[in-house]
Amino acid sequence: MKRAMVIGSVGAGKSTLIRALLNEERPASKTQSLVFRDWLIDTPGEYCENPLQYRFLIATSFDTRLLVLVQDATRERSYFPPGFAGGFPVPSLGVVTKIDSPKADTAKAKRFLRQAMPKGDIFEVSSMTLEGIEELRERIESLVQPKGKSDRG
Ligand SMILES: Nc1nc2c(ncn2[C@@H]2O[C@H](COP(=O)(O)OP(=O)(O)O)[C@@H](O)[C@H]2O)c(=O)[nH]1
Ligand SMILES: [Mg+2]
Repeated sequence: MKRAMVIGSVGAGKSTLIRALLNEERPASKTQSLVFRDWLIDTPGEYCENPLQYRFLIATSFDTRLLVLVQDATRERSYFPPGFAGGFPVPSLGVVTKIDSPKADTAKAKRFLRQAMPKGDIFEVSSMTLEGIEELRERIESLVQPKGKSDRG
């Protein structure tokens, strides 16, 4: 499947980010289950916070092309264990959200992501001001749907 799966803790900004990437305006409501949205898969933050639920994320990732790890720039901690991305069968990309917030510590958020994913680029975005969103969308699309391969599914 040509999809990217978006993971991160409860409230990290996953659903709002997905709306921004899909050019939607309605505010995000609580994500209770896996939600397939076109080329993105939204996941409940609980799946990332409880190791007993990692298996749901890993199983779902086999049908995807890319793992997107979301870290909230306003958080004092990360829920991703060290090297977490290495447990998935697909490449990963990091996203720091809420960089518009006065409480944001983007450098710290990037360090958290780097611990979880030794490889892969890290993007800094705000789903409110839309800073960085266009660039991130282009990158995800290019990784999920490489040029020259136009088949859908
Ligand atoms: N300031 C700011 N707040 C954000 C941003 N993205 C999400 N939020 C807020 O963070 C909260 C959690 O967002 P949500 O997308 O539901 O998180 P999820 O649990 O990861 O899906 C909501 O109140 C959002 O309005 C952002 O880029 N900037
Ligand atoms: Mg959500």
